[in-house]
Amino acid sequence: MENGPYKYTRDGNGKAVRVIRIGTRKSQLACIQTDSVAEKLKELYPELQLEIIGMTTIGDRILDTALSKIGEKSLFTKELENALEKNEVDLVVHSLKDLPTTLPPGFTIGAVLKRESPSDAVVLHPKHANKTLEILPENSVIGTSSLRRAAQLKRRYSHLVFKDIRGNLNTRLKKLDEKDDYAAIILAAAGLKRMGWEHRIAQSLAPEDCMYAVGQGALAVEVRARDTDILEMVSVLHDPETVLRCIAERAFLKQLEGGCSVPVAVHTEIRDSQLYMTGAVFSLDGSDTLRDTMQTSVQNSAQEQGVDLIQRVGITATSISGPAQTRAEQLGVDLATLLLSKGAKEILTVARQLNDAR
Ligand code: DPM
Repeated sequence: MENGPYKYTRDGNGKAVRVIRIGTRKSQLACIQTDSVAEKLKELYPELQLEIIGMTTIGDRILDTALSKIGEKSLFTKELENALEKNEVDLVVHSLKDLPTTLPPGFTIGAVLKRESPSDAVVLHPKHANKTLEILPENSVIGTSSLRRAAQLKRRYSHLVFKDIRGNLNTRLKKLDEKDDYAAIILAAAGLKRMGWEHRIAQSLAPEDCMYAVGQGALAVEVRARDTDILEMVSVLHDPETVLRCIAERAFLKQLEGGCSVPVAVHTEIRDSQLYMTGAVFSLDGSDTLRDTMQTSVQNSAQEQGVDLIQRVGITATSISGPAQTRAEQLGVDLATLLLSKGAKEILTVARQLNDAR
């Protein structure tokens, strides 16, 4: 039992127990996210020996370039995956929206946790307290390096100017508050809540203002695909509704061949066992938009139950109805196919070229 690549310790009776090592980026948000998953595991498996190991990724080191300009797909994940590969850690916690729709071979997302608010939020410079985007003065500068956010908001609020802003959440808040460069910045509400900065949310953006990114607001646990013990252990963390929504969203993005550097946005909802999905693509200034809505049943009938080991858009969810997952995935593919038939590819290609030339 003590053989093999894993780390062991001895319990009170001298019995060998496996230590579960969790890898994380060292930013405050990443640590908070990792701690929350570790806590849940500890609640579910009180006897578990957990160890958290912090790492620095390329995305953390390159702080002066917009994410969409770096071009590396696995900015925040590569070093962590290397550590997984070498059995230095057993699981890694990520924001799902930072994970590519196709993972490198050998890895899988073993858990997608219950999604928090997926929406984007406006954080105002203190001097603009109580304003909204709509009533900010002409030419106010809004900080975001998300092409998705900028495209949607430029169209809707043509009196505003959009500029890149990078760095982790702490850095961005500092850049906003301590200088006069930005009137407001746009951030994911989920990240702000996890950091305990909910009070800084001046405005939560509705879908008409700004649809969210694929996977936004959900945490994911990445593991070695062959490590069935760990896979089984983390699978209890899955939130079925979040999983089905995120499979549809990721399938949509994958079919569009989009990454984190294209203006693609979604909105999903499950009501009465129907999964509704709106997906959209935008030109960089938002003037060209394609948007459509489709739905599918994610009813989980008894005869459909059974263990399902297939990976869908990187996610392994053995405890959730396989046919429901397949329909969710198909919904994303179908919606993307519909938008592609209306010219989505051309819009995204131009957006990519213009962004590369910036
Ligand atoms: C990705 C994007 C951003 C992050 C692009 C997008 C925002 C980049 C920016 C793919 N990853 O959303 O259109 O604003 O310059 C990121 C955040 C979180 C995960 C921070 C944020 C926390 C929320 C979550 C960065 N990744 O979006 O404010 O768990 O979804």
